[in-house]
Amino acid sequence: HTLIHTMIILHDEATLLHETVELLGSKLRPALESPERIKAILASIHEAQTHDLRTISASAEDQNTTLELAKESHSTDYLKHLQTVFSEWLAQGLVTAHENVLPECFRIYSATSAHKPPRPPKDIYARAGYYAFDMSTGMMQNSWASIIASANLAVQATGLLSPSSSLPLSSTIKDNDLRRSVLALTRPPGHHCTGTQAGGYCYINNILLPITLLRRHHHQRQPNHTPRFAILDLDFHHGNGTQELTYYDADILYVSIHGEDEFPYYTGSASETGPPDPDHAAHGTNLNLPLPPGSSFSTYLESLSIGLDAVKQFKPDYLLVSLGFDTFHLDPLGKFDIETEDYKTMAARVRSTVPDVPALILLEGGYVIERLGVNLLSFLEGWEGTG
Ligand code: OKP
Ligand code: ZN
Repeated sequence: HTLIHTMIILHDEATLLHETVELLGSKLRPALESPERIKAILASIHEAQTHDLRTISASAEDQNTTLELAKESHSTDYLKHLQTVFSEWLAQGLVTAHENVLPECFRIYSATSAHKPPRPPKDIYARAGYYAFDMSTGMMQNSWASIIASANLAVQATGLLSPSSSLPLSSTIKDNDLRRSVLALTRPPGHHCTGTQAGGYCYINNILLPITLLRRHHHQRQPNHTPRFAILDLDFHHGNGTQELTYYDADILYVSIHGEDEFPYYTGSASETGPPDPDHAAHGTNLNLPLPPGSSFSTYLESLSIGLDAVKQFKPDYLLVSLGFDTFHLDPLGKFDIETEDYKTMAARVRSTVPDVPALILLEGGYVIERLGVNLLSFLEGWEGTG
């Protein structure tokens, strides 16, 4: 095959800066979501030499565009918090330059409180807990730089999908680079954070940005056509944030295959199908396919086939894939029995269901550093129908 058929893979070195600790069991340890994940993937891509890897760097203008798009999904005060909390703690001596901001008291929804919904606390310590839901999502000195770079990768990847100057293509990407599929090495990931809370290593819900951007683009270009989006979440964990941010939206289908009763514990049930009112246009646009721990790949494929039927029926204009490799059998945070070769089969099934739909693939989880690269290459091989 020629290079033009291979997928563009987008990377930004700034995604490697964020490096945190998390509470695992009873101990604070280096977070499993580490820069080494991306470094390992890059090493495998370089070695394979079959992919078109582009390293970009978000300019100040790119960052502004990305931040503005993120405001469609996240509150302004939440985004401000992410940008300022570390320096505020540092200035007040609550954290040293090499430590992390971590939450101490989470948001309380109390029937007896005067504030419904709860408002951001005045206490700066407490604010970390207002804007987060777990202790895996700390902030260090360079976290924001990685967060905005990661989100910008999703934006720039979108620019490669559609031939239009109305999309904010970074100067490092040229117009003749347009592709049907683009993979962005997003880190930190995005599918767990909500409009106002970070969690599960996620700060900005990266996959919502292409949707916002493409909607604005269509609105300018084809005001009579409302674009439809299918999100397929293949990470081991339920994307509670993505579900929440798309639940009432009739033009977005969210499909997730994930471990039943696993993190984030309170969402992901098959009964969450969208707004319960059958007359609501978004009724039925959420499809959760939980699977028990230990599920084999053949069981997984049965769920995938149900999910892909729904995607096909939805007739999306765009496909967005939240790709996690924590479904791998050795993953410390996953419990499925999936092997390296299986990712090839998985990707081929997905792509052959909607072969002509422009697709963006964004990286979510996957924590077996030394197998991430081969697993990703296996997935891409299946996606591109090569080998
Ligand atoms: C993020 B992604 C289990 C603790 C789980 C957070 C897991 C975040 C997964 N004892 N901690 O979806 O891969
Ligand atoms: Zn995950």
